[in-house]
Amino acid sequence: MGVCEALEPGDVVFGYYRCHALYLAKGGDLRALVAELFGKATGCTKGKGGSMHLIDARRGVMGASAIVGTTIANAVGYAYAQKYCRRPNIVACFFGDGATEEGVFAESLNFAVLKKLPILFVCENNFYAIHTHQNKRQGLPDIRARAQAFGMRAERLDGNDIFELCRCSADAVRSIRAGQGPRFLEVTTYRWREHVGPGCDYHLGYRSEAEAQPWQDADPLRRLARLIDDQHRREMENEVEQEIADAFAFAEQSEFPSATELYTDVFKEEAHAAAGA
Ligand SMILES: Cc1ncc(C[n+]2csc(CCOP(=O)(O)OP(=O)(O)O)c2C)c(N)n1
Ligand SMILES: [Mg+2]
Repeated sequence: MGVCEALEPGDVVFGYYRCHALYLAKGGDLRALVAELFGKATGCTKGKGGSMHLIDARRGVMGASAIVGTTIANAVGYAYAQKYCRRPNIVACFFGDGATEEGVFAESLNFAVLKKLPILFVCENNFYAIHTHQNKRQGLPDIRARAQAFGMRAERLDGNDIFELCRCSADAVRSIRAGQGPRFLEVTTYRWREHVGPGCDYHLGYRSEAEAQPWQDADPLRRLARLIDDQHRREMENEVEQEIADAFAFAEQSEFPSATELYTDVFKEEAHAAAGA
């Protein structure tokens, strides 16, 4: 949310499987999001992608992938095209701390710096890849320092401080738009629930409630809510609740895709056409 505040409507974002907030922050359609979770034909990928593959190209949400690290290269490729075609808009690329261990991370950062591409890298560092803490996976846990080693300006921010995040994002976006090459934000955050799904997983023993508590106490939504007067906040909350209820009703009433949809939007469709030609 904090990063997207700094973007223009024509800018694009590439996310990863933890992409619901990114999709909404960039203006993605809520009805199409919920319908996608239901696997319905009205979903943002016609019910074929599901929760981890949200897309709304009209709003600049260029897609997400469940394969860790893959969209980093897609985003850099898009940024290269932007520069090559002299288009003014920039790219923001989001990924987790685990993705920085993939080879494609190093290759992509190197290329982006070399070609001075218009891209903002945003690492959402929640300190875990599934159940393994960063200090059991990375020799140099300072991800910002690794980005700096490629020759780009990189900062480390508290992801619970929305105002600081907005300010730093706006500053980075201004410099990228001015043609000064890529920038990198390492944003610390914390996953409240299990890796996948709505449950708590403290019983697994890889982390404790005591570790999570300070992050929950610093919840940026609650901090922001305290700055808004009660009546105004209640009005906003009611409006959002109604929007959510409407999206769920829309999803429930929508149809599932027909069986013929299995052969559209896939490589096989072209293979069929070529074979028939
Ligand atoms: C290439 C690849 N390797 C392994 C996996 C299995 N996997 C799914 S999520 C995940 C953890 C990634 O952690 P991080 O990038 O920090 O993202 P987070 O879930 O913490 O937001 C792993 C290893 C995968 N999906 N893709
Ligand atoms: Mg992580």
